[in-house]
Amino acid sequence: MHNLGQTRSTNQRDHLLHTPDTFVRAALPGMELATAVVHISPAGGAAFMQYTAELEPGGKLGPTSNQRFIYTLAGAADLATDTTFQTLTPGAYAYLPEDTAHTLTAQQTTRLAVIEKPYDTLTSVSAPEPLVGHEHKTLSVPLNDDPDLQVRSLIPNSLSFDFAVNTMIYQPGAALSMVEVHVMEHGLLMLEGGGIYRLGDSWYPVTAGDFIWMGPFCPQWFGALGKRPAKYLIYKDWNRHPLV
Ligand code: UGY
Ligand code: MN
Repeated sequence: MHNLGQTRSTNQRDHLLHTPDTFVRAALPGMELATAVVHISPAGGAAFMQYTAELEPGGKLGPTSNQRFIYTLAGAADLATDTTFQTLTPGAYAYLPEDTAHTLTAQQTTRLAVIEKPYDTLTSVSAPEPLVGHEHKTLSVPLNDDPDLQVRSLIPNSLSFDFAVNTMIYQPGAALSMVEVHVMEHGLLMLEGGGIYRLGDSWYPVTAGDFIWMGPFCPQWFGALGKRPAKYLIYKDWNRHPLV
């Protein structure tokens, strides 16, 4: 059934709301038995790329020379590098530095959130090593002393990394304590629950499955609504001087 041209998706200068009814699927080069929903890329104004990869059993991601971060949304997939082999299940994630030869092969129908970005070298520190982890093994800390808003940092707090990826869980009724305006941009995937996101001068109802891009200095605020927690995965560029 058509929806008479209506959608919650919107593309503004400093933010994008990308809702599942508007997703278009296409394979990226090198993908096998897999497609991608590209949520944001430099063509949309971002300095990074984020997509959802949907893999059939035996499906593979294509190669990249950029840094790649993978968060497992559903299913199971084998990640192999020259030295390691790990199976990623929901909540597991991997960070691969640029030029890391690797293969990722789905054992079953699998969905992955994937972030790719050229590495911004910092001469004072060495480049990061590959990393595999699980969100449940990371520390959960309250944001600004609010126990109803918990943040987990999936990437270690080290200057080697030029971006961060966190999960944030809001209990029903919890909200950011301030409207944030900052130089970092965000890629955000709503994983559970929903609420109201302020982006720029607009307030949007958002729910699990939605993607949001926030450009640098985009005013942003979120409040969780409903009877269950809201959870999102959020990327930000990090640890680098804005002029370099
Ligand atoms: O890390 C952040 O900037 C985060 N608090 N932003 C957000 O949730 N929109
Ligand atoms: Mn923010």
